[in-house]
Amino acid sequence: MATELTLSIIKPDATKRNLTGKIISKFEEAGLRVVASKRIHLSPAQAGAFYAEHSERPFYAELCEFMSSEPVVVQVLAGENAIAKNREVMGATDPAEAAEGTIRKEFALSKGENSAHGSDSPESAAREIAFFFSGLELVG
Ligand code: RTP
Ligand code: MG
Repeated sequence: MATELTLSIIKPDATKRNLTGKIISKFEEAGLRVVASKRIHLSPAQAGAFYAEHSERPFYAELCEFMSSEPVVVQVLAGENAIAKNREVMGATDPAEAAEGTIRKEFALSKGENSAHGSDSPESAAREIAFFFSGLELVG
């Protein structure tokens, strides 16, 4: 299978608790490679635009507020089956349901403050990577 790209965000609850390195280690241990990375502080409007697909959901306002509360680390991860692999390493959205050894099981505080984001399909990955990075910033 060809190398796939996916967009990862280390969320505010994790950057705040200085867990960036531990989370990146989980990706690298799973065979994913960081090919682009930056630390940014999203505005509520930018967080809202990124999560626009959830704009009708009851948790949307809370999600936008949370995602703009502290800096985040946005990264492009590359590897075989990177989209599915990243989501496997993250674990279920709700840490109470996440498997042992996953990022959300080990680090997430709640279903909302759950430490990491990962693209959920090739279409989302393409859109989300373009949201944060130009092609020149992807360095394999
Ligand atoms: P993500 O998009 O961040 O990778 O997470 P996901 O696919 O596992 O979950 P999704 O359904 O796309 O939800 C996006 C994010 O919204 C927050 N959320 N809060 N309080 C709640 O019931 C609730 N449900 C979702 C989480 O931060 C979730 O990751
Ligand atoms: Mg999602």
